[in-house]
Amino acid sequence: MKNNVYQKIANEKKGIAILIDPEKFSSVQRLTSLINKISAARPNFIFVGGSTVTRKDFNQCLSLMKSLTKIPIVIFPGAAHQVSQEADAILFLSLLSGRNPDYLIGHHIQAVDELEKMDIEIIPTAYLLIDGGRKSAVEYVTQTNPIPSNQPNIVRKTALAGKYQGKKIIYLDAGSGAVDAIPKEIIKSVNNLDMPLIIGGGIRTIASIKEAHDAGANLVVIGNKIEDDIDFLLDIANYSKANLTRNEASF
Ligand code: 1GP
Repeated sequence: MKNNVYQKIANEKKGIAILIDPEKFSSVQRLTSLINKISAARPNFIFVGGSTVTRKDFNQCLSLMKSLTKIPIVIFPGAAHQVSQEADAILFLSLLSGRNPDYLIGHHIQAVDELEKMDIEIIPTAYLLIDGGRKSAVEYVTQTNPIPSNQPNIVRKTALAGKYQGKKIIYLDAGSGAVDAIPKEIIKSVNNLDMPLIIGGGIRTIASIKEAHDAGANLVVIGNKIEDDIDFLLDIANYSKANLTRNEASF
């Protein structure tokens, strides 16, 4: 087994993951430059995946990433073919907010033959899509409805059911490019379930990263903002450094 990614996420108090959707980077040069810049900012993880990325683009991206960075790579899969030996771990997502059997168990069964032969950490993940103010790609591709963002009780019960099923991590996602990030009331509704918590979707400012961390997120995922504004990586690096300094000072 490679990096112990689950334990690292669980130990993280103010973690950052940068999400790369390989489909959005057709040229090797652009992807190389992006990965080098991400490496310099030293996020805790690089997530990779997308709703519609092909196997070829996915594998090319993973090989390139592996050759360029030491940051742990975690697959955030959109479909069964998004698996790779080059990654350190895969979030084995069950889309518990929806009722589409393909995304509850179907893709998982399709992926097991390949996964069984790979030496990557498999992390059972309760994946809940929360309404982010506009129809997301996940919503469209999976043909499921997100949980309304004013329903913390439904979110909590769904996450707890996931825990009782044996999921080890909760991922609340407002969807890529969401207009509204996950509200803190929703994050707080699941922060006492004794499960590491990943928050993503529509996070575009340091203030909203901090708000998610303060509400209980172990790890905040940033995707679109980096694609639109690469310099935001510098803000992220400064934020992480300030947190590290604060932690060291408190010892
Ligand atoms: C989406 O959580 C991720 O699945 C990241 O979303 O691209 O909006 O940051 P953004």
